[in-house]
Amino acid sequence: MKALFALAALLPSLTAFAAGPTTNETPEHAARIAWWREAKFGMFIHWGLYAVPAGEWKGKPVAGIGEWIMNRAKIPVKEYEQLAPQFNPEKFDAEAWAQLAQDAGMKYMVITSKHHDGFAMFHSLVSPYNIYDATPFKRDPMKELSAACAKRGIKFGFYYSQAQDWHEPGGMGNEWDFKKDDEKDKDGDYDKYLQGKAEPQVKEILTNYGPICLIWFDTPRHMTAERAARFEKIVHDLQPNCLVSGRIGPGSSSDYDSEGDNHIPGTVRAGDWETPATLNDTWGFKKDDHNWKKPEDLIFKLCDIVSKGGNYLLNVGPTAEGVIPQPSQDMLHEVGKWMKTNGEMIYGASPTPFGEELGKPTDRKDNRNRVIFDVYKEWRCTTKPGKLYFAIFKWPGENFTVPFKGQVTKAYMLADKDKELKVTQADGKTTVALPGQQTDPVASVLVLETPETASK
Ligand code: JFZ
Repeated sequence: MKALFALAALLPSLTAFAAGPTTNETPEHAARIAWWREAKFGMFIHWGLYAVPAGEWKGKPVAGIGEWIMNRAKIPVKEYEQLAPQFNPEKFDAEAWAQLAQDAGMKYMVITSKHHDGFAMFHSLVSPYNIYDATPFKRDPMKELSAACAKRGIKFGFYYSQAQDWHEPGGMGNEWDFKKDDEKDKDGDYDKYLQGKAEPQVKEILTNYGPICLIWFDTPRHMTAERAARFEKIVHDLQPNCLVSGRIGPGSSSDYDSEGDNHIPGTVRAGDWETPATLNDTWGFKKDDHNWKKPEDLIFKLCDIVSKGGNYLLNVGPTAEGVIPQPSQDMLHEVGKWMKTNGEMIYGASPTPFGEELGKPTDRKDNRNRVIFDVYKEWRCTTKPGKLYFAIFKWPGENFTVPFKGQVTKAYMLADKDKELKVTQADGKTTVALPGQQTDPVASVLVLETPETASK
């Protein structure tokens, strides 16, 4: 800690951007989150009963994200429960899922242990409304996944919907079967649900599945500081190293912030944050959603996010058979291919010391009143001590010029480390003579080595 501050004082221009001390930085926090700052790229998985209707109810498509179908179609609990006996994901293969995450270069996995529909995807003794007791599957896929991840050194974490539970009279969100949320809170039903189901289930997921790297709480409706603190205490009492996501509730000291879904800030953002994102337009599987992103888009977003100081938590929505959709698999393999050569600029990297390459604010705002940026897509930069990495998305031809005026000791492409490139500097800028052609069809990565004390 002390050393870091001393270093920061000496090298303001580079370390100001490092993923270093944040406002809530305590020694415990710094130790807990070190792996996450290194990891940068994780797999999110939304999997539950909603994969059975897959976006369609009684023959009609239901608009919106797949895991919200119960809410969007106002399906009564008694009807939605009928999905459980139909859920038999016999093609589920924990090894294959963990292998896909590894092939993509992802370092952690976060899966829905219980989403807003209230159905537990693990063997829970707290409620029989779970995959082990209520479906013909009779397996605990979370046990299998935690083992498959451990085998590969992939960290394993759980999403848990602490506030919304549409299956329970006291849970938030279901006002078509039960009372209004305000009344549930006033009448004590909510705390009864929290203490009778959510809190004990969070204890279960922290007890029965080995080391849990993080709990991703969500949509903290009617969560007070006091209620959030109860969850936080459970997590840290049972697993002191487990991170707590930003959506636990007000007033709590979560370990990092989540941006709004699929949202990437326009500029470098200080502190620990992530962008949770989809591959199409849903989290939970929808059979009619074919609006897949392109692999090159994913690689750009990964570089964009890391160059702004964040993590990328990228979602897959497996089918009711237990299969990750083929287009998702194909895209992740493409990203993995790029990561194999270029992952060095991602893992453990700090944000860009520049910023002008990121884009500029427009005078327009989005529906959440955030300024919309005109995003430039020529290149992105990340840093490590003594190194500047440039992912070049628009190959400029012979020369690549960046606004760097510090000393450069060596320049090369990550795809061809032995071939030194010629560097010239003038007018506060550095120009590198690029190889004859790009080293990657999406983003070729250039490295500039600098003395560790260089500043821009
Ligand atoms: C929530 C869930 O309701 C959704 O089903 C999914 O699990 C997603 C990852 O999280 O949806 C949100 C929550 C917060 C924001 C956006 C969507 N937000 O803060 O912008």
